[in-house]
Amino acid sequence: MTEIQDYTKAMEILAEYPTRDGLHVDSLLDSDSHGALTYNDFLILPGSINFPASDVSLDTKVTRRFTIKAPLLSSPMDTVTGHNMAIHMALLGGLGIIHNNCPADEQADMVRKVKRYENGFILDPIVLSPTATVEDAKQLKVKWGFGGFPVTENGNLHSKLLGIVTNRDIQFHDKPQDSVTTVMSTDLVTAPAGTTLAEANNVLRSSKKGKLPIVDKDGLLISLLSRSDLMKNIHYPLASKLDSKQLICAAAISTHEVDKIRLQKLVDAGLDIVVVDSSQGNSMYQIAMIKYIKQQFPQIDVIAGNIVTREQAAALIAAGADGLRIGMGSGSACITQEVMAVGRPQAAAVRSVCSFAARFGVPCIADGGVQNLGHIVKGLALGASTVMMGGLLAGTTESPGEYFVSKEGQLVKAYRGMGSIAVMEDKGQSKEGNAGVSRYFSENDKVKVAQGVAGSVIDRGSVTKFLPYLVTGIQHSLQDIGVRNLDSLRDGVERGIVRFEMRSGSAQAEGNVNGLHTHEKKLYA
Ligand code: CPR
Repeated sequence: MTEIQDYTKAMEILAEYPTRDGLHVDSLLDSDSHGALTYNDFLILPGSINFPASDVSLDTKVTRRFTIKAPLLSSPMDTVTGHNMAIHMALLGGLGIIHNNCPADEQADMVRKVKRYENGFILDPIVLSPTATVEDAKQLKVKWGFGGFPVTENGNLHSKLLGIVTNRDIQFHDKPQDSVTTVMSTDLVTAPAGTTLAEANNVLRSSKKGKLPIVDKDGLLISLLSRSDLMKNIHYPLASKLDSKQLICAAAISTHEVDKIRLQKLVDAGLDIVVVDSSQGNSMYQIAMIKYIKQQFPQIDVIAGNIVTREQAAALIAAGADGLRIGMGSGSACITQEVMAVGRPQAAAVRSVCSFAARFGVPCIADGGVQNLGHIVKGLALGASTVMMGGLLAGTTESPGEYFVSKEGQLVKAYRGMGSIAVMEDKGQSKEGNAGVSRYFSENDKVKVAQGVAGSVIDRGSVTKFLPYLVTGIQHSLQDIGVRNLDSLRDGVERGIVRFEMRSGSAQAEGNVNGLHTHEKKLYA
């Protein structure tokens, strides 16, 4: 039989039994009959596979005007998204929202780094000062796993380049307290500012050196190229770029008057998308801020939030929001629902807001509560255009902060909720006028009421491995569901072709590893 005959026959058989397996999304999320659900409470039923997973496109809108190729965002939290995460999220097809728990100038600097990023150039290399010792260089090599550190007059970038300390210079040097200047190589091959990646590649090839410093006309160090990076032939086909070839850059602000000054600095640095960051987005402060931004900076798209109901959505859409961020109390470091008694289970919130916002063409972000790949697919199936993660990305190499060893002997990184006492107190200490985060309406109170905790998360390696895993995993999941792209997924859900089913506690247990004496949960290779 041909494929068409097979299909027709199957349809004839089904026609005799018109009840369909599974539920329409609206029946699934009918909270009147079974309360509000979240991601773990349901599954998506499989459809039919007639295309390879690699054919699945994940192109999606992040705001009205910006489209990206992977529906993945990193959260504006100070333990998740600085410039390095923002650069790598964009290179890999997603988007990182730069946090604002820092002085405005620092945040603007991060925006500048993203906008000026050129694939392959290291913009914040480890730099030594002439007072550093051979022992210091050896320790840095152990810490970072690479060697070849430039030495400049004052130990910083944008200072006169004096030499480079390579592995060979320090390897057998037996006087650890000697200054690095006694061993560093000074016969340097450098390239001038403005050198393209291809030109730099040629210089590195013919010089046979491991590092190529880029210097300006006064000999000040601007950036660095590493042979090992070039050898990796870094190529990012999914990169979130504009026609100008610059990476798309997004950053968060709060809703205070001083944030207008901050925003001006971010826009001057090249910002494309601003996220107005608040735990309860439907406030007169946020509405006024959205209107101000739309009027003052029409070229910038505004993501508003956070919200969990259509009534909140209506207010922000009316104010001019170009995107909505959904989630209240679902974050992994969050205790909002416990202490405020306010919030909404994430699946219910995502479906309710997305189905409403779709009528106005406003894309939505499902923010928080993503513990695994399946949760991402569920967020997308419920109508979100993108999914935002905090805890899942905080343990990667690209997040701010350094790894440390936990009491249990595991390699971890700090992760803290933006309404935790730790963050609110940090903010209190920052210079006046610079205070960044003001997300919870409690930061300036005498008594600070925490809505989150500070803790740590396990090392996850680099996002350059983790994001491709997520992307490929989502493609396979959509293949199982039987849809080739995110539009078809949403359409299939709306029309009741993609079906859902609730699962009991024991069904959830069955769906996870069970009955094994031991096992290792390795997620990708
Ligand atoms: P996870 O990905 O870690 O589950 O959630 C990240 C999201 O949690 C953030 O994008 C933000 O919306 C939310 N969030 C961050 N800090 C929070 C505190 Cl202290 N309380 C409530 N929600 C928080």
